[in-house]
Amino acid sequence: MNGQHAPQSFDRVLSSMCTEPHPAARTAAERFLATNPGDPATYGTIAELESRAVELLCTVVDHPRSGPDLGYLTSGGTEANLQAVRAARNLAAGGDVNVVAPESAHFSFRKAAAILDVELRTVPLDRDHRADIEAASAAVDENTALVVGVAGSTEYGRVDPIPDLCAIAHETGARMHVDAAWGGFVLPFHDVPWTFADAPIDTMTIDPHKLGRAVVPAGGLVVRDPATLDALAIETPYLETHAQATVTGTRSGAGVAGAVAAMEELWPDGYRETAQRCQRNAEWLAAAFADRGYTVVDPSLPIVAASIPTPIFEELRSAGWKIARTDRGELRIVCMPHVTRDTLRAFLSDLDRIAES
Ligand code: 0PR
Repeated sequence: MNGQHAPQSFDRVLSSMCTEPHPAARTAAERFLATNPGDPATYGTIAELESRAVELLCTVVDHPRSGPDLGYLTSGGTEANLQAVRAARNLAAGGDVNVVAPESAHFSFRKAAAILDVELRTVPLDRDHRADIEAASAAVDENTALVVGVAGSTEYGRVDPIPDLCAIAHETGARMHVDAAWGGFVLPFHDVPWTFADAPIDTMTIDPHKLGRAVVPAGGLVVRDPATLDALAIETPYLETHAQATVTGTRSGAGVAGAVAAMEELWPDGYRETAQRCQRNAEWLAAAFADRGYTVVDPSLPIVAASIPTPIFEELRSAGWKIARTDRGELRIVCMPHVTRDTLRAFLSDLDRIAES
């Protein structure tokens, strides 16, 4: 440990989609710090653990099949989303490819569109911040390679109507991608369709380093058909393996080991308990904001947005709270596993003190 830097404290972090890793993930990660799952011929154990990670992810997302060839652990949601767009582009018949995504889609899709030189068509949301089906239907055409749905949106934690979007995608010959980077580990405990079993989706992003309680970096890309990974493969002339589907070459063995440890430890009971606790906290906080007269966006997943005036927001920040705002300026609080009821009480007491002064 560098003596000048204290480790990150999560005490006042209310803005992040990352959280304190599970202790088992931390221990496992440390044991594999110097390994590279990108070189399976040399680092066999971590490569086997990555296969295990992908199989565990298949279980979480209710994949009809399970196998090591159905995905890989990415550096995060950005890489997984980029790869979903890239696979769709590579598999498209040709022409000027476009991608249709709701306005709520994470900015990583803008990066993907810029890097891959495809057109990104964003479609408006309905009044509950979910992708508008009619708008999505109007936006697709014969050049649409991919339709994106979000399962747990970054700002309001909304789940798009995945089966409807999937039908729109497949009717026009496009592929369907679900971004469950953040929501993937709480959604199994909510009654809303988002998995491979709920709709014939083609690819999904689900990040162990967010609600999966793994260590950073551990994102996840899961595919319905292994041919999707083939469409991403690049030949690797001097490695023992002959092709690589990943973006980066050397990858984090720590991330892989941490993800396996967290999922083996927590699936399904630990994740269920955490999901329920986070949801109760979010609903409690939303009610507390409403009691104080603030307008609240109902937390369908554990994210609360409330219209707190800017000067109060700034003072809360000065008081040390790590808080973020939505595009529309609302205070946005992500009730991650490290956010306890006591933390929220302390936050509200600061809010009340500032609001009264
Ligand atoms: N998809 C969704 C739905 C996401 O919320 C995010 C990250 C990603 C993909 C990208 O994942 P990686 O960052 O692992 O590549 N969401 C943002 C983040 O945690 C949300 C955010 C940004 C939250 C800034 C707070 C904040 O201050 O980076």
